[in-house]
Amino acid sequence: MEEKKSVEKEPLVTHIYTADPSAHVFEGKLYVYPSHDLEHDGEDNDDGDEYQMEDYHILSLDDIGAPCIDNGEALNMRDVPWVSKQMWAPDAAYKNGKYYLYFPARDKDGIFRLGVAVGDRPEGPFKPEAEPIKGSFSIDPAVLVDDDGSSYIYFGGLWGGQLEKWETGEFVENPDPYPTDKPEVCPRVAKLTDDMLQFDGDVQRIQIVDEDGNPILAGDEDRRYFEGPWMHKYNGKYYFSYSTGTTHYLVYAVGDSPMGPFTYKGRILEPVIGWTTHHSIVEFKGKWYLFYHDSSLSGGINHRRCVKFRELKYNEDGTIVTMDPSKD
Ligand code: FUB
Repeated sequence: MEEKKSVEKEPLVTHIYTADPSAHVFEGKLYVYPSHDLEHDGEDNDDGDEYQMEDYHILSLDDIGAPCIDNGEALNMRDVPWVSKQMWAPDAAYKNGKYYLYFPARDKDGIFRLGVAVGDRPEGPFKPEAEPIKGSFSIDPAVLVDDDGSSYIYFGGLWGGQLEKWETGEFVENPDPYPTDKPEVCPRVAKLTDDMLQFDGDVQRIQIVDEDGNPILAGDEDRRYFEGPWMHKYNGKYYFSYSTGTTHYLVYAVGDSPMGPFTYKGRILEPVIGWTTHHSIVEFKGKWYLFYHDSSLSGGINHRRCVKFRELKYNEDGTIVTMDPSKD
């Protein structure tokens, strides 16, 4: 499906709405694991009820500029026994000859958990585990398989993603408003077991600090973590990037260890059309690319988004050159 050639800054596919792209190179090709936005007319709210996704379609490109293929449905909500609704931003990983699709969804109690499904091919189909990952919560899993084979899963999202409801370690439906002068609600990371199916040890809070080593505060909405984590390595450093949500930036912080701490460095992408902004970063054939989404395909409807990509460049000192979609 979809024979149009892929062009930078243009929707990768137009026959379905797609968002939250996690891009990887598997078997020498680019594979993109997006959310699949549905065409309904529901109202937007701060709980994200408008994001009513039910399945995943994996996209692939033989090369930059080649047609983008929709490989069809790889996993549907109806096949995951623990899910009630809202299959949000996924990611994928390869280890020990298998492909793993990680995804968030609400369980039967309406609480977001993380699930995993296993397949033999990068495009699926994927067979889901019967239960969510034990001890998992919130949304937006992103997985790094490090050079030594250790694997880490990053996750968390505020508001609809429920992250601030877990500050006590338990789920609290209506917590007190989080103080803006305190360190932010931290994104989370856990090591994965060798079989990639469970957390290996406790979930850790990720510390993001400013250039003076002070934690980013919850009220610092230009820099604090909101959702959509991604981890990539560049010149031996760990780049932890994310969305600032309410201020609509994609930003990044750099550290020496996969579990942090990370020092805030700057912006990757200025706001796009639409409320959410969500990305991944991948190296392919010697160049780096940012995969992201906006709502241009639907004329600005927040929950009808489209995945795009553009080349990403680094400065000599390892900082990322900021891109502005309103200017180019
Ligand atoms: O697509 C649903 C949610 O919107 C994702 O989980 C967030 O990252 C935001 O893009």
